[in-house]
Amino acid sequence: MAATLLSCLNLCSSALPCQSNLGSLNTPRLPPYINGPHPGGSLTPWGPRNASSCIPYDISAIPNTGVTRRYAWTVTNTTLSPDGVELSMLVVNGVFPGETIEANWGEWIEVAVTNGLEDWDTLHGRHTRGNAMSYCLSKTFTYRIRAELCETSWWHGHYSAQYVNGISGAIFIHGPSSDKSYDIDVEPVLLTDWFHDFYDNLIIDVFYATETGIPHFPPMANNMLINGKNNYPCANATGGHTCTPNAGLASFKFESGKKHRLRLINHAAEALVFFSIDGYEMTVIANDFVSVVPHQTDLVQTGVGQRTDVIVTGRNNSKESV
Ligand SMILES: *[C@@H]1O[C@H](CO)[C@@H](O)[C@H](O)[C@H]1NC(C)=O
Ligand SMILES: *[C@@H]1O[C@H](CO)[C@@H](O)[C@H](O)[C@H]1NC(C)=O
Ligand SMILES: *[C@@H]1O[C@H](CO)[C@@H](O)[C@H](O)[C@H]1NC(C)=O
Ligand SMILES: *[C@@H]1O[C@H](CO)[C@@H](O)[C@H](O)[C@H]1NC(C)=O
Ligand SMILES: [Cu+2]
Repeated sequence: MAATLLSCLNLCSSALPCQSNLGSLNTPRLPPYINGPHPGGSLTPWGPRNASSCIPYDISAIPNTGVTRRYAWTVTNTTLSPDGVELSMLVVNGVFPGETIEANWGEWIEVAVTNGLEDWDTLHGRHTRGNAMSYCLSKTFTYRIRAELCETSWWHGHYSAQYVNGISGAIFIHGPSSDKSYDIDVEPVLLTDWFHDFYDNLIIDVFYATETGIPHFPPMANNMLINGKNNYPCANATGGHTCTPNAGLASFKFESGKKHRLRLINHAAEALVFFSIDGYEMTVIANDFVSVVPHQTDLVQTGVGQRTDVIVTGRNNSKESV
């Protein structure tokens, strides 16, 4: 893991920015669990435990695999153009969205963070219980958290609104919690609003009405991104930003007749995000860390921070599936 990150860092420059591997046709599929020792030689890292032991806050139910998954991250101030509009962004290891954290239920996760920013930075694993939040007051800090709940989540920078400029990514905790009746675990589907502005300007805008008493609408997003990608009409670009048209859309490989799990994650600044796939029904199987009774819909709404896991069946249509 660390070796991959280092070679990635070495390749990054403003001329050749490191690309996130999310949202492209060769993004690796997610495995049902990551390799490692399985307690008592059982088939999965969680042994005989089932969904009902994954949801409740019962520490004695959590498997102890003795494994720690380690990540080495450097936060820097880098120029990237996710939708073609060049911005000063705050990112981990040069990429946006940041690296996906993956672990099996019960394992430990250690993230050694080096702060390459002028402002102090803190990270926050979203609500994997209280232990996830720590404060980073030095140049380097190692976060150590336990994967106590199962399935889909995300991490983000926690200093002011810095995550809005790029410090965020997905978290997957492989566990027994949800419906496993799907064939392919596609990849995270990170959904966000996107602002062509630095976070501190946005914060000033948000608090303008409170501080001046003058009614003021909060800033409107310039775009929406899926896995850090979208196009933008360059004629609309303001603020003197360099804009390159047709930056490209996120794409996902579907197989005909197969059931695909999509893990939708709203990592927006302020947007309630509506997600649909033209002409497809989705079966919702989980919300946040909790499995739900499966139900069909053609439109999923997620609030900021929320995750919804859906299953989508690939059509037998060569234009839409392979
Ligand atoms: C899940 O595990 C618990 C505790 O071992 C057991 O009581 C329960 O019957 C199991 N539920 C299912 C659906 O297998
Ligand atoms: C990032 O770089 C920009 C441009 O140099 C600068 O204005 C900003 O203060 C920097 N921000 C941080 C958090 O380092
Ligand atoms: C671009 O500007 C046109 C004309 O003002 C407007 O209709 C359109 O919604 C804008 N598009 C975006 C993505 O901002
Ligand atoms: C897809 O359709 C073709 C032609 O009708 C058929 O031969 C093939 O078996 C179908 N594949 C699946 C996975 O349904
Ligand atoms: Cu948070």
